[in-house]
This record gives sequence, C-alpha cells and structure tokens, in this order.
Amino acid sequence: MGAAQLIVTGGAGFIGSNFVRHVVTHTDYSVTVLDKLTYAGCEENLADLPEHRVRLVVGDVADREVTRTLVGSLDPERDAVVHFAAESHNDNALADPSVFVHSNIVGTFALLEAVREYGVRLHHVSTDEVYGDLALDTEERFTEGSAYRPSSPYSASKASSDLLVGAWVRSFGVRATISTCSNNYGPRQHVEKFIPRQITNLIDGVRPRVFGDGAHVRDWIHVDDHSSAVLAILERGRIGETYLVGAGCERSNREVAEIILEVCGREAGEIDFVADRPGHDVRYALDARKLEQELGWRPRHRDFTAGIRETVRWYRDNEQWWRASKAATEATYAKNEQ
Ligand code: NAD
Ligand code: TDX
Repeated sequence: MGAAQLIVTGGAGFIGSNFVRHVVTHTDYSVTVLDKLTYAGCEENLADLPEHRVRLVVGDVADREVTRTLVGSLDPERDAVVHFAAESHNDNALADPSVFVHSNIVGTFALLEAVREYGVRLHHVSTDEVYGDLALDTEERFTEGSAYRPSSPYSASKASSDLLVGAWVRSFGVRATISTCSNNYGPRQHVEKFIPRQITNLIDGVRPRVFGDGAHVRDWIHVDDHSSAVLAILERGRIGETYLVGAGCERSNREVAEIILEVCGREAGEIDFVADRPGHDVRYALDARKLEQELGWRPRHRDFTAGIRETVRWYRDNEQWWRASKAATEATYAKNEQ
C-alpha cells in the first residue's frame, strides 16, 4: 500500500503551490494537483517538486466528469481533497464577475457532489472577506461567529461556496472543514495583488499605486503560515467547523507601501494615490484563537518587515517568473482606471 493521496485543487496558484510544497516537505502524502492553469496558474510553481510525489492534471474543477473521476480514484478511508481553486482577485471580479460565479460557486458545487458520492474528506479554503468589513475606529475583529456579509462580487462568490459546503455537511453528511484566512503575502503571488504589484513597480522605477487615501487596513499573514494552518485543520480539525486563520498583523495600505519603500531604499513619501476601488472594504481583522487553542497552531513569521524583505528579494531574484504578466496586469489596471 502506497502513501495516502491528496487532491489539491488550484495547486498551481500562489497559495496552493505553497501548500503542495509544504505537504511534500512535512508529510508523506502524494499529491494530485487539479488546476485549470488560468492566467494565475503556473506549471513552473511545481516544477522543482519530486515527480513521484506530485502530478498535475490540467482541468476545470467545475467540470463534473473531471472532478468525479479524480475524486472517485481516492480511498475515502485515508485520502482527502483540499480545495484552493478559485478566481481570487477583487479588481477582476469588478470588471467581469461571471468567471467568479463559474469557478468559485459552480466549481465548489461540482467538488461537493463528487466528495458526497465517494465519501471523501474535504477541506475548503476561504477568505475573511466573507464577513464583510470592519470600521477603522474599532478594535472589533472577525470571529467564527461573525455574520456573513460579503460586499464584493469576489467575496460574495466565496461566501456562496462556503454556504454550499455547510449545507452539504448538514444535509448529506459530507466530512468537510472550512478555513477563512486573512491577506496572504510571500513568494509566487501574482503581480496583480497589492504587495507584489508595488514591489515590481519599484523594480521598474514606478512609484507604488495606492487606492484612495491608503487608510484601508488588511491583516497580513505569510503564505507559509497559511499552509501550516490548512494542514493542521485537514488532519486535526473537527468536521463541520470553520477556523479563522490569521497572524494578528494589521497594517494600513499606506504603512505597507512605506515598508516596501524603506526595504527598497526609497523615501516614505514616494507614493501615488490613485482612484479608489469601488465598494472598497475598509478593514479586515480576525481572531485566530480557536485555531491556536484547539489545534495548537502558531504563525512562524511574526516579523512583517523581515517577511517583506524576503519577499522583495524573491521578486528581485525571479524576474523571469513575473515579467511576462507584469505588462498585461498593468495594461488591465490602466484600462480599469480610465
Ligand atoms: P491564485 O489566483 O494565485 O490561484 C488560483 C489557482 O486556481 C490558479 O492556479 C488557477 O489556475 C486555479 N483555478 C482558477 N479557476 C479554476 C478552475 N475553475 N478549475 C481549476 N483551477 C482553477 O489564488 P490564491 O491567492 O493562491 O488563492 C487560493 C485560494 O485561497 C482561493 O480560494 C482564495 O479565495 C483563497 N484565499 C486567498 C487569500 C489571499 O490573500 N490571496 C486569502 C484568503 C483566502
Ligand atoms: O494596486 C493596488 N493598490 C491598492 O491600494 C492594489 C492591487 C490593491 N490596493 C489595496 C486594495 C486592498 O485594500 O490593497 C489592499 C490589498 O489588495 P489586494 O491585494 O487586491 O487584496 P484584497 O482585495 O484585500 O483581497 C485579498 O485578500 C483576501 C486576496 O486578493 C483575496 O484573494 C483574499 O481572499
């Protein structure tokens, strides 16, 4: 009998590929990545991993036949599915929400039907954005009891997928858990996202572009810490439960831009404030004590500036990884800003 198997959907993307790397390093699982290789998926993210541990199947999670065949090949006694695949960028959802409904909602539905048919354990990866946003002038943080109040097309699609998972647990006895994580940063994040966009702008001699007045707050976590949390929940989480994942690192976007500028040896004031994102969520902050107390999870990356320094180094050292998408991304931003 070989090692237990994991299917990791979206495993060629930023967080999914980090999770596959984490699994290869810290466990004996063999991994099948199911990924559509959209503009955000990159085969190169998995290229250095051992072939006998990781294989890539290119396909759409919303394709019932593909999903059913893969899930049907698992042993429900010991194998599992970890579901990262999604359209993940808010600005894209504002420009064209349809693919978010397809991949995030219909895709999760297809997977749920497959794990229901074969009785396979599922972990569903979601976001703190499903709880809406918080005011700047409070200490309030999201908890597992917070109401679902998604405010954007992206977060509404993720909230919808979470609600489907909850219903499949209760109505059909599907063995699933959910994690809602805060904003991730680290290597291999697409240059459309805030931190890599500003780092690669600076490498190109362009000033950071901050939406609105830069007062919006995000709660940052290093992607390695998200991966260790997902593995802990997959292996030791209680079925039917949601766990919030965060590292307690609230920063305004302006502060983050200033840290990136400092790390790059530039002046703090060199920021361009540009048109705000429509409906822009004001603040995210979350309380991860349930995950810490129940499963003993702790974030390892606690020094945010050190994490940014390491991330800047990765983008400097891996220009061939992002160069081709940079021009396309900036062309899209320029079009949306008009
Ligand atoms: P990403 O955009 O970098 O990667 C998404 C991956 O999913 C890509 O490889 C893409 O090709 C694949 N994919 C998209 N649609 C697919 C489909 N229909 N079928 C199969 N594969 C498909 O995203 P990410 O930042 O790595 O996010 C991964 C997951 O984590 C998402 O579910 C996202 O909602 C969630 N999440 C992200 C963050 C964050 O800060 N980035 C925070 C919390 C939760
Ligand atoms: O150029 C920019 N300037 C700017 O000020 C970009 C790209 C973003 N921003 C702001 C918008 C947000 O307040 O920075 C903040 C972070 O933006 P994003 O990186 O687009 O992330 P966000 O919208 O917060 O969503 C992220 O966290 C939750 C991920 O993209 C989601 O996938 C995840 O679910």
